[in-house]
Amino acid sequence: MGKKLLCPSMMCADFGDLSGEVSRLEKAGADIFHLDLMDGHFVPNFGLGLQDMEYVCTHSSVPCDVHMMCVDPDSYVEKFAKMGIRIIYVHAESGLNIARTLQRIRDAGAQVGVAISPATAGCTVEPLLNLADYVLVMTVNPGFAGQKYLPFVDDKIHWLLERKERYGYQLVIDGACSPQVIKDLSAKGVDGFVLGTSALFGKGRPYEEIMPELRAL
Ligand code: S6P
Ligand code: MG
Repeated sequence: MGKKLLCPSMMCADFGDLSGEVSRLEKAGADIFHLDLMDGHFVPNFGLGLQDMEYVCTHSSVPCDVHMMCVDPDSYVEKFAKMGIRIIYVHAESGLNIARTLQRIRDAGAQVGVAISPATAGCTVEPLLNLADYVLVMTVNPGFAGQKYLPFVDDKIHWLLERKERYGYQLVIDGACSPQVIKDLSAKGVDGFVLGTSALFGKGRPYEEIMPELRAL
């Protein structure tokens, strides 16, 4: 089993000190900065702005992913690839022709990510697994940080773990990733975790202390 990917969700960072947050998280050993894009339609909220994303991408050597929660993901693919974002996630439930969008990500030179909402079954997205480098399983309904883990998603996580080798993707969990969730699921073979308020932010302790603890779980 490789090193687990720890991916701070920058939506949870202190925007009054974005530059300090980026450098503290980098020093603490972040593997990927997770950038949430929301359009107020696909989910009833707004995440990071494009300028914030560009700032994070260009002020650190940590690679970034973008998690697009929007009705029309096609309009952003090239923009994000140009920004230098390494992994572009689109929701299997979004867009008009998702397989074409995934190909477009590959053509733009980024790695292909498929995000799956809690209510979508694994078998519904199985044809897309051929095209994916990363699969992002939402364990909360997309749109907000600080929600409760939805235990019914566990069946889908197991289903996706069983197919990981065959299709060759890495499995990442997003939503309410607490230390206990990270411990249990990394033991089962989950590759990465998006870190928000459940494990990393707002704990009143330095990231440099917390991140090694999470890595050791
Ligand atoms: C939610 C978003 C996530 C959150 C993250 C927050 O729609 O996609 O990336 O930022 O899940 O983590 P937590 O631990 O507060 O649930
Ligand atoms: Mg996310």
